[in-house]
Amino acid sequence: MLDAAPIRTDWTREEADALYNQPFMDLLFQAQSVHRQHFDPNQVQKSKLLSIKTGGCPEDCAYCSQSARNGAKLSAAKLIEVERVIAEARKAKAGGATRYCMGAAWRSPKERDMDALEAMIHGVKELGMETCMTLGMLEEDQVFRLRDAGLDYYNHNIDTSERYYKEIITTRTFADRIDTLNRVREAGIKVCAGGIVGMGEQQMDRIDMLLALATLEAHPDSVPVNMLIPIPDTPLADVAKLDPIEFVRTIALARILMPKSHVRLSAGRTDMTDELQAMCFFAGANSIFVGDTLLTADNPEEDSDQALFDRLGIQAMAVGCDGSR
Ligand code: SAM
Ligand code: DTB
Ligand code: SF4
Repeated sequence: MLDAAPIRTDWTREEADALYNQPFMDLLFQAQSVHRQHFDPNQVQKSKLLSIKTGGCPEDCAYCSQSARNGAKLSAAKLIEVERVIAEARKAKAGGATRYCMGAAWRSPKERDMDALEAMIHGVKELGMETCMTLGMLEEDQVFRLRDAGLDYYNHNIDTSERYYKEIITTRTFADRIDTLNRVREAGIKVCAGGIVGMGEQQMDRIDMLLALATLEAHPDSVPVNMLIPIPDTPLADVAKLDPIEFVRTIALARILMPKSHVRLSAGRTDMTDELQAMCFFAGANSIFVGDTLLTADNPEEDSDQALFDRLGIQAMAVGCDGSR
């Protein structure tokens, strides 16, 4: 095997642009070569999501079904019971998921929720699963409490480029997002940070989004790349669909810029063919969300994912194995 290139956090826009825009076959070959230096190319990690607090969110993210401000019709629910979270996590583990991701439609958690969040972390970890939460912005003391409860990962997406961010969200800034990510990393929680494509952004926004992640002080451990799921009644309900080849280029660039990160083929798989998903795995994606629901939107059935894995000879990563070489 070739020696692995050093992990870099000093990528330039020119380099990223040249990588993204090289001939497609060269791009895929390079991405797959980088992938093989760090991972078993036939292993894909499975994460399962649960919405622990759905709807009624005060933020105005234009893509989201859960914003109370953008016209989507989802009603607000309360934080769900700890016992229910643990029961759902047990089912997810039986289905082969190794990481359990709990998401809340909050701008940030409230003090009154912290005890329940800690109990969820304890309960899911006792099952032998990795824990992940995505709860919005965090202050330092909240980061410490989640870390001390044993939280393994925190998901906080930058969603798009700094330039396009203002078109998508006005209730917080790109810099706010980076601040939380830095707090999480500095506290020693593993970072999961990615974004969404297909929101009407330009190619340079996709490149700059990945560049922003790849030039953080350390690369995120997981990089979810979501294809927009258009939600009726939201401002992005009728946005033009992204060319799937552009999507694969985005995955490949993520793999090349962040060689050791788990690149997750995240939201939007219900609208992707098996062939497109296979191409994404070839381009270096090595993680998916499993189960027929994401947070509020549909995801492929477990059976169809298993059938795809079987056709491709892909194995699910085992608990405690990160698939790295
Ligand atoms: N409220 C928290 C936050 O925004 O960080 C956590 C939950 S939020 C739903 C998690 C992520 O899901 C968002 O940052 C976004 O990247 C992704 N997401 C939400 N709605 C989506 C959609 N319709 N299509 C694709 N990705 C979506
Ligand atoms: C991520 O990047 N994608 C997940 C997870 N992190 C929290 C969420 C996808 C949400 C898709 C829309 C929905 O289910 O409402
Ligand atoms: Fe709220 Fe998160 Fe949806 Fe934005 S993405 S509206 S912060 S739940």
